[in-house]
Amino acid sequence: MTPSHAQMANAIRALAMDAVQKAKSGHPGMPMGFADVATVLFTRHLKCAPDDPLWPDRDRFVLSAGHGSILLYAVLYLMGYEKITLDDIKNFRQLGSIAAGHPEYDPAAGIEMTTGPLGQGLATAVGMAMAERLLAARYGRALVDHHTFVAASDGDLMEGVSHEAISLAGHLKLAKLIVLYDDNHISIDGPLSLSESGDVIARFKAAGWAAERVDGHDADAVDAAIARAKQSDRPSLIACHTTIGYGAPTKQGTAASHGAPLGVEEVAATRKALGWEAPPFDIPDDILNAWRGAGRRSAPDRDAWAGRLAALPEPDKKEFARTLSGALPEGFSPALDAHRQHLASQAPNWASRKASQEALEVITRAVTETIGGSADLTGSNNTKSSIQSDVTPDDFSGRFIHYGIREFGMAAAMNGLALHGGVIPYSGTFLVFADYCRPAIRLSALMKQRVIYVLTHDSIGLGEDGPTHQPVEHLASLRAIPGLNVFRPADAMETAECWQLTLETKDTPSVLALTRQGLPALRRAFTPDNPCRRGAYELLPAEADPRVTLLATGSEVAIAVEARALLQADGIGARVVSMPCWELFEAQPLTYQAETLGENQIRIAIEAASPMGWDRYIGPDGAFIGMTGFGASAPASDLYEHFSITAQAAAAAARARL
Ligand SMILES: Cc1ncc(C[n+]2csc(CCOP(=O)(O)OP(=O)(O)O)c2C)c(N)n1
Repeated sequence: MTPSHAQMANAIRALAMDAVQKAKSGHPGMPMGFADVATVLFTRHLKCAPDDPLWPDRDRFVLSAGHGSILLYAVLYLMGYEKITLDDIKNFRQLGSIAAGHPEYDPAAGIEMTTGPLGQGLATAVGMAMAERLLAARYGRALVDHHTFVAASDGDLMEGVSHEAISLAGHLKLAKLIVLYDDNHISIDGPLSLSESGDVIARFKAAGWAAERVDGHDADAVDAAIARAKQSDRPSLIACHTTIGYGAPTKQGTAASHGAPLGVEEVAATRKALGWEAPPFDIPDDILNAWRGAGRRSAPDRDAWAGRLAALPEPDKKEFARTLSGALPEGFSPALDAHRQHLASQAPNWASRKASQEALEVITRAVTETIGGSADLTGSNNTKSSIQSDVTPDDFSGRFIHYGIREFGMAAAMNGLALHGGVIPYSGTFLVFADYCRPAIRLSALMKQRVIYVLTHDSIGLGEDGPTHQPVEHLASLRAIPGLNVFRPADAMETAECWQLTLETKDTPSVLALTRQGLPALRRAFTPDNPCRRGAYELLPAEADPRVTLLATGSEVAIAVEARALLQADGIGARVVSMPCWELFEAQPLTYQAETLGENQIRIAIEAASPMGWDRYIGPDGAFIGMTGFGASAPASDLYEHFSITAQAAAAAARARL
């Protein structure tokens, strides 16, 4: 006999409560409550191929409520994703198990992104749905035609980033984005009424979504609602009214089932209540077979898609495969070299934001999968090249996105674009607002995604806007994020070189910290290699026996060059080392690092920012010239004088230590 929907859903419930019980930690409530919705989605709607998990035209599923991770592992195991085994589920939350505490990005296992920080799964899914439309506009609906489904909890919708995400998705009419909201009225502290009384349906409708409420335990009602959502011309919210911990006799419907094992007695009682007789981690054959059958449901779709791909002309096929693989086109390096040659001949005194714009004129032509944007600072961030047209709600053939004043939503959407694949996202705001993007930057790094943050107005050098807009601690705090490359180029040449590195490092997100103010051209000769690749390099040697090394980044490299001249005038040999990227420098052999930093020399570091982190380079005998507090409102040149970030101060600090 074919197993019933309830038996299929109970397989999820059983795995969830047993895994949490065995791990002695985890969240059984959400998975047990949401099991009916997940069963309907995976067995009747989600287009996916467990035997071909990276199939580009698969539907994306994001478990935004990442604390319910065991729901995802259970479903993926049941569907037949080979990377998730029963042993992994038995080892839930243990070292080495793919079934980690919260889902960790592993698309080959069916895990489309890392979730856990509430709100971000939803906001990232918006980017995935954007990528789908961007690629459909390029390659056509025969190759790109899939949905993005999100399972979101109360916490996801309470987080501020959900506001940015749903308004952006509503504005862009992302009709293939469908959010299944686990409307269970419970969060950790207890009933949601403790802290929430808004009207979720009205809120989504106001943002341009289709929104309706269904009984989340009525499989046919959920099924029909998903079918309706697929026909919608707007993104859809389906609020699925559920009972948290469904089936647990004394704990269901209460916060007690949210985030702790049910306990041995309650688990036994739940088995009884659900009519589930199988022992822990044992899924009866007929039920497992039915799930595996559901896992094979989309195979004909996948085969038909592969046929359409195979029928394409060879060059189109190659381009589709290349962009999805993330490889850069062959023309990229030569185009960038030509640009660097041009810069060497012109030696422009551009602000690095302007140099970035000029680099983008080359990059956006050579790398047509780049998708630019800005959080309403397009003219200040200089992120739009002359060939990019705007993406609009009805036309995704453009390559520039006006994200609006939604920095966190933008950063999360960029993660979604990168995770989806086929596009390379970059976008801008002011460096000081990296704080607004930070949780998403952290996830870019954790998931090793090539997301490029163009963060301009990178110091007191922005001048009159004053301390609210002048970043001080931001470089240090970004450098503290593991797996993030923070670039601060010194002139137009370095800016082009740093851009090259952001694109070439496929598995690393990057920050480009760029100036508002003009910068003198310091590198006037073309070198075939890209010296920024090593993170730091000797820009100018000492003319006499080197006694001082001046270390600097970005706009302060020019100050170091001037300080060197002052010291040389006194007969003191001084070198200048430009350090555009600490992370790349620290990946160099120790001998190169020691040589570059200069042994037995006084080291003076100059950066118009917090000293934090510089100690390891300057050592106990060195000095730091930079900021110790917030900036001020004044013209940039007055501020550099006021805060003593000058060549004279640097030279004096060196002399005092010799
Ligand atoms: C940004 C963020 N803040 C806090 C948490 C910790 N946390 C995990 S689940 C949760 C709330 C649970 O309520 P709900 O979202 O309704 O999930 P449910 O109780 O239905 O499982 C919180 C606060 C988190 N994961 N992310």
